[in-house]
Amino acid sequence: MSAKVFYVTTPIYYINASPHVGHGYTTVAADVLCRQKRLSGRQVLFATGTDEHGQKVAQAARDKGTSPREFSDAMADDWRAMWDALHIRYDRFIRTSEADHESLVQKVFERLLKQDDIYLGTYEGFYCVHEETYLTDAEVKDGNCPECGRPVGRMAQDCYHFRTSKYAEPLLEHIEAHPEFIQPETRRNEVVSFIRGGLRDAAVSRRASPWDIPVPGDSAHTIYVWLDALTNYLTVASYLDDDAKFARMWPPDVQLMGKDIITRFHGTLWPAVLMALGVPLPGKLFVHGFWQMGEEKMSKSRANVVSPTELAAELSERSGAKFDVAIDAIRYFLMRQVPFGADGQFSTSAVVRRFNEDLANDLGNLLNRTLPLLERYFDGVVPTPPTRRTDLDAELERVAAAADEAIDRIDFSGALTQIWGLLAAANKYIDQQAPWNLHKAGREQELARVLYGVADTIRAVATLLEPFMPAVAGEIRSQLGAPSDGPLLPITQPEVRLRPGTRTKRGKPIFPRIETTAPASVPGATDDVPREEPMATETIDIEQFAKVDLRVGEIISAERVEGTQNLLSVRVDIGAEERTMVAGIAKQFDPAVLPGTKVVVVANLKPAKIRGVVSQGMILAAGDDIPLALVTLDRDCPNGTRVR
Ligand code: ME8
Repeated sequence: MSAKVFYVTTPIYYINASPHVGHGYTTVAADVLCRQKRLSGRQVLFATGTDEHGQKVAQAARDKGTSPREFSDAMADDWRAMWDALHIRYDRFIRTSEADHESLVQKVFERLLKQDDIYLGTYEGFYCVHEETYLTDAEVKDGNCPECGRPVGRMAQDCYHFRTSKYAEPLLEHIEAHPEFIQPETRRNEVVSFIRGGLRDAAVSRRASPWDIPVPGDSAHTIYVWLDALTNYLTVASYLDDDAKFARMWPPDVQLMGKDIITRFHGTLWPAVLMALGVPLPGKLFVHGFWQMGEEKMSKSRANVVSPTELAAELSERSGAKFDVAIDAIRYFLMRQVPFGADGQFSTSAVVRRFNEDLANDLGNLLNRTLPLLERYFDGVVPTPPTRRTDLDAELERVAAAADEAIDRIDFSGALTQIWGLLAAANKYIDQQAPWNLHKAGREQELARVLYGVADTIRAVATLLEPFMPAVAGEIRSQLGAPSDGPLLPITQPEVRLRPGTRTKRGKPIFPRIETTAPASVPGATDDVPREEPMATETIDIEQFAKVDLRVGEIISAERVEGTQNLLSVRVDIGAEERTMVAGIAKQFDPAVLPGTKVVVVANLKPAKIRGVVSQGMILAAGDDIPLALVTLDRDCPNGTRVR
């Protein structure tokens, strides 16, 4: 029997509106995971799609003066077009209005009814059409839905119920025995307390509405849209249709979703239905946070959404980068900016910052300085190194393994942090080896060794970035003259390495910088220069120490503060955000080598304006008057991690 297919799902999205950055987030994450798995040789089944039944869609169609069928055909095309533009390589785009799915939903319903896991009862309570959710009296706040704030209608009607309550104990046992089942831990805890709070049987039908799937044998009812929607994951795996296929695909290895749909749906109703059907539960439900605009979640109903393609068009226009490169820059931003699981602030200026600092500076510069060096010293041809191993190989192998392992853990920002460490190491290597001096000294063999090492590292960086930025990886390979087909891994194997004699094809910079205006000063900040305090002789208690918010940060860029000798203005990524911190370390530390360094910072220091720059925190360094060393970490951990 052939190996289990690596099966990954996203939620299937409601089609009453067009996709925005929030939907893009989950889908890009799934795409990154699947591309990584495919690269490493796994067969993958990546499913995404559209949730087309329910009152919400019927209503949206009515508002447009069209039929639900026509409306959903047009919208499904819209969603597919967005995924194509975002470089999403799914294997199945499932629509709940497809015949194979509708028929499976009925079969599942029938089976559950037959075995008495579904029964006909009455439902008295509220229903929120927007959230397609049944609500109890206690959950409704002043007549409004607790989730979306819209008024909800009260109803009392005959209704089929699924015996969720019967599965409360087995579910708790499963969650306890498989701590990896629901991640991150905060979400697992939420699900556990939701179950412990008492699982009610779930209403799984509605009074017949013509666009929904009929309850088999009872024309007065249609099947509740959430039972219908969750079943999509089974349809994709050919459940009750092709046993051999199902055996190879089931269960999903990773199901990704936002935190809005875990407790009631994916964390309880879904596994309870699977238990009732007697099929294995998914390996991992990984729940991510929300992209927010200011205080609010980005969502259509709050009219604050950003379209990924519109933003890419803007970035492309402002920078002159290709549209596909701008799309990849957005993919990069989404995967890098916040640890997967946490909420994030979305803003165009934050995307532009990442574009300029990470992509134009760190990544772009490495390519833009290496190719001219190859042209100057080797006529644009990759030289033959004296030995196979390069000085950067050990770091490359370490980073490739660490990035792979991070993606496996669904830690996308961690993987990118690793890759950016490699970029910093390669940039630093060029500075240290100073190829121009080797050339001057006539040390051609060494020059060939150094430039081959750097060029081949760029080839490897393209491979490492392939899952995140497939178009950019292609651009890099094309400028290097590296083949774009054939195997890309293992990362330092001779057959994947850049071949000596390859002619490079330097083109326009992939990431031309975007011009920005300087940010305004933080109001209320003072112009004080920080003073050195004598060492404290008094002891402090633990509560006093706990007031100091120490965090792991990563230096993103550093530059000298104009008109000063020893001050650097340092951009530090502290997980939830990026800060500027002014540090008196310019005499000891070259700003060019700092990016990528992990540091410890005081995150809750009052902002102070220092020589015109607002400093929002302090980077810890050892040394009294003279900073001798930065406080760094002995192993990597995510930006923003607390230090105690
Ligand atoms: O709930 N930040 O569909 P939906 C991050 N059809 N992610 C976001 C987001 C934001 N601001 N906004 C949306 C449904 N998402 C059901 C699912 S599955 C069997 C049925 C993402 O269109 C996130 O993945 O409301 C969230 O869980 C999903 O879109 C909700 O999509």
